[in-house]
Amino acid sequence: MCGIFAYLSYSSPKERSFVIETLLNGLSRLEYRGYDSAGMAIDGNANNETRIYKQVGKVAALRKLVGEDEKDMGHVYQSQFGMAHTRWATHGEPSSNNSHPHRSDDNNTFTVIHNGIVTNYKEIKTVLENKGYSFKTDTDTEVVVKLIKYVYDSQRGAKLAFPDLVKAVCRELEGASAFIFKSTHYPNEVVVFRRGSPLMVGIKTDKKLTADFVDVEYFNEAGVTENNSDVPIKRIQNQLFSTSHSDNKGVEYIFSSDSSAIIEHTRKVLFLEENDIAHISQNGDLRIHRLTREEGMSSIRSIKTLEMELAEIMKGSFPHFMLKEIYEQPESVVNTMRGRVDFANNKVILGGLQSHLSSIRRCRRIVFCACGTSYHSCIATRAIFEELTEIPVSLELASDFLDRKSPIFRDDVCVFVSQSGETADTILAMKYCLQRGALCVGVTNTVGSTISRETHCGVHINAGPEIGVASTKAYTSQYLALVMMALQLGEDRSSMTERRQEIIQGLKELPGKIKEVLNLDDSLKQISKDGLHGEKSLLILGRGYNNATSLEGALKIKELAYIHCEGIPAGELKHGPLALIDETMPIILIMTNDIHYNKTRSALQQVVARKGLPIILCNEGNEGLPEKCKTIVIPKTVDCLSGIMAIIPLQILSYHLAIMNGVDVDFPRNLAKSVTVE
Ligand code: UD2
Ligand code: GLU
Ligand code: MG
Repeated sequence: MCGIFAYLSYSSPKERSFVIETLLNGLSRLEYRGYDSAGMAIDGNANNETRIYKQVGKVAALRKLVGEDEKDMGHVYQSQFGMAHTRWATHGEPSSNNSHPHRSDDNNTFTVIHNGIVTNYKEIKTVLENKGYSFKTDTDTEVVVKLIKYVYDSQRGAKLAFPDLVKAVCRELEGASAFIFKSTHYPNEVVVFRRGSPLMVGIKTDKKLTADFVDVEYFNEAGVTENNSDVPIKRIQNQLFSTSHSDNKGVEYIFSSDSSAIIEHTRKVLFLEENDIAHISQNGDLRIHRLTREEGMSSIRSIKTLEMELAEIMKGSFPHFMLKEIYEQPESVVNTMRGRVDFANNKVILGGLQSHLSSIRRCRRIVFCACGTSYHSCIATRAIFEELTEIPVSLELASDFLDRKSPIFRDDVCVFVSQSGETADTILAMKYCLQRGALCVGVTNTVGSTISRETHCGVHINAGPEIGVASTKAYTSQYLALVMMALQLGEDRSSMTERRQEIIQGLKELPGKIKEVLNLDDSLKQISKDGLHGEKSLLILGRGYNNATSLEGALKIKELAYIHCEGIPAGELKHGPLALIDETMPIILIMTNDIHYNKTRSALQQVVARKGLPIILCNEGNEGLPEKCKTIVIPKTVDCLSGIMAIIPLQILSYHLAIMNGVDVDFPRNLAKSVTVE
């Protein structure tokens, strides 16, 4: 995942600084999509020159580089094009050399930015190497820009139109990608292509639009675009603007991976379909071509007016951020694991911990310190940490830890977990531990946050921005990141090899299984309606790996549905809470099929004996459950990962209960997304 942004002003005079600012601003909107490095290409001063700037790190680093190096900031250009990219490396380490834009040669004859992966790049590379091409980067993208030069150079006398050239190249590529192409052979023209990665075009103009759609131009049997051939085959409506000479107003085009970066410029947007090629021709027209001709495909692309506000765009088709984020979990867990788990060799490598592994392994104990949901992710993973590392782990609520002024020593490792990385209590606890010389490790979702910066090392969970106040995808990703950390720390223990393999293989199946859980949405809505809505109080019981799930589920229901809800470790039932149970007390019992199953069963018996009728969250094939009990059946996974699966139905339940109670789920009363007060 990365961000693509490009801007063309056609006959619309703009200062160079304006274009650069537009590009940088567009990139920062897209930065959430990937941020290991960034780059841009802009038109130069001299005829047909292209300038390229690239920098490792976030967009701010690129901004600094361009600010220092670009000499023509005040210069006004009649027409101007620039394209920009924030990269999330798939092929080749993040380095300025591997950053985009990539170029065909030292003259920047062709330049390209790319989002996605070219899966057959090795084959193409071999062919090109045999033709004498050499490669300067480790990316798959460079293959594409060299290939286009090769195709261009090998035309005998003919000169393909730019979109036809791109077509010839893209036909050879496999994998999901989006591209923007520019060439000094085709001044003022831009060609973009999408297949599998998003790309859209914003149109900004004071000109009169003659249509609110653009016709798709198909190519004929010979593979040549119909109205580019010698004989005009049919006249199609490809002129978006009236061409009357009195109308000499300019037009600006914005290309972007998503509309969040377009909306501040224009609300007129054309969404490209799979295999569409968009072309801005020399006279500033937008034309749409196809890589393939498919039956039943619309022959026009309409220009939509986005009525949405930025927040709504980012919400996509979901009514609330929280629901969107719940549904993002199959994807967000992949992003947490991305580039870090080697499923073939059963290995986990967290780049951020690599150089601190031996000091962490030498420590006397690990102290987890967090608040709220993040604290629950620590509870959830404590057992697997202790099992895989054999290091004792203690848990601290940051506020209580500070109140106690608990002793901390140089040979302690303290792990601070916070979605925002700005949680005040957790930051204070971190400062306290830093002062006492402990090794401080952060686990956060926010690159550049205080905890990320001030800890000695750590892990970014890469769940993507979480906007709903009630944490959902950040919880599952924190949980996952902590399991991965335990796997990496424990990798020196050969007696645990099989256990680690089992868990890593379990990680692989996680996204698919989470999708299965999301399919329960309708039945969960029904359960909320029939079984839980209108209740004043609710108990959630869980044990072992799902003790934390009961606490986190209860927190979700409290904060969203404003229903009193308590998560109770099932083993504690007989020590008091049992007194609450009768036929009127609503209960959810988490009873996944792991080594604690029989013990949880006895909790069930204790409840049923008091006429309680719990809703049972269980795996398939659990026999002998009381027939009258409603069940929520989730797929079975490795024991220590079951809490990732089991929390999702509770997130969904709390969402539906909140809606039924009329709560604004994204902004529950009295709460803030990042708690920056003590
Ligand atoms: C890094 C890049 C990622 C990608 C990848 C390719 C960043 C932020 N991450 O991911 O974009 O290029 O390499 O291999 O550029 N850290 C803390 N405290 C925290 C969290 C992190 O000190 O709470 C440190 C961590 O020790 C490391 C750096 O921040 O030095 C980046 O951490 P990461 O988890 O993003 O690292 P990695 O290798 O997965
Ligand atoms: N595969 C390309 C690269 O590794 C693009 C990755 C991206 O989408 O950022 O450079
Ligand atoms: Mg740091």
